[in-house]
Amino acid sequence: MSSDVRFTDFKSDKQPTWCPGCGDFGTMNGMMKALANTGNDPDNTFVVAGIGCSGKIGTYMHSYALHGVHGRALPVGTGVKLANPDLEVMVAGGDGDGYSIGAGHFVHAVRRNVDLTYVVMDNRIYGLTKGQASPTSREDFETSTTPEGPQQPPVNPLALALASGATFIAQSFSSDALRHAEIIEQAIEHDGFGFVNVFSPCVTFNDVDTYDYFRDSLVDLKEADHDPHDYDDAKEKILEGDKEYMGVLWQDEESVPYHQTHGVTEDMTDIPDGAADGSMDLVREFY
Ligand SMILES: Cc1ncc(C[n+]2csc(CCOP(=O)(O)OP(=O)(O)O)c2C)c(N)n1
Ligand code: SF4
Ligand SMILES: [Mg+2]
Repeated sequence: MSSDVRFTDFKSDKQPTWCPGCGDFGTMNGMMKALANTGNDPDNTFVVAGIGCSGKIGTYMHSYALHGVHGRALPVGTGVKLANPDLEVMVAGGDGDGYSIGAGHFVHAVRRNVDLTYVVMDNRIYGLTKGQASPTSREDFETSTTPEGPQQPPVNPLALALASGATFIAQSFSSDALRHAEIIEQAIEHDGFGFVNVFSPCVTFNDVDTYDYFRDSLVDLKEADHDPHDYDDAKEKILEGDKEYMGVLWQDEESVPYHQTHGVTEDMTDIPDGAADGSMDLVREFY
């Protein structure tokens, strides 16, 4: 690791194909800033991405990377971290990837408390497949697959994490650049599974969960003087469900990451130093 790494060092030479204004730009920039601010560099960083617009992030970041199968980014990230605990592992994907097809993996990754950062770009829609309802879509949100809305209450991902025994639960907004980078930084520094649900608006297919909506409704826990180590308060805020909070809701100070209690006993890595430059080529060869 070197101390003079800048966040732009985490940018790859690939031009993002996200729609202009997509929230994923801000989510990714914050991740790159947080990685640089926490003393990481591309050679010790591994991004595992899901499938979706959000899943393209591994291509746009300069680091080791693997574009996984839909809903399966977390088990891959778990394997990467346990094979080489020295790597900074970032797992990133969408609300569909993480809370629908990948919901089972989410619960088990949370309870294992593997020391990685999980960033969910929650736009409350399936973006890549052109606008179907997702598990976090509002009950009355009309889409091509739900002309009268899903008519089911949305999944509360923070509550799901809490019930699964999470040691770090945060929520962020891709458009609040400073706070977003700060929150991701806290997740990276957490000793265990750092979960951040990021409101990352889809400007093409979601006309209700917009930048304006989040700007008007978000309550910043930093300004509200919330103590993230107060479990009961975190639980109350998470379960009340009628406010959109931004910040760290819950952090267990006693958290011990999985690899420290059940870690690998022999070196399983075979990654040459400085290979990050060609990592996507390696991945492509693999497929
Ligand atoms: C096993 C499997 N099922 C379905 C799909 C089709 N598919 C691709 S992306 C996606 C949903 C993406 O939504 P989300 O995870 O919210 O990501 P976003 O595009 O909104 O960032 C689906 C259903 C797939 N690629 N693989
Ligand atoms: S469809 Fe939505 S989520 Fe996908 S790139 Fe465009 S704005 Fe972003
Ligand atoms: Mg989505």
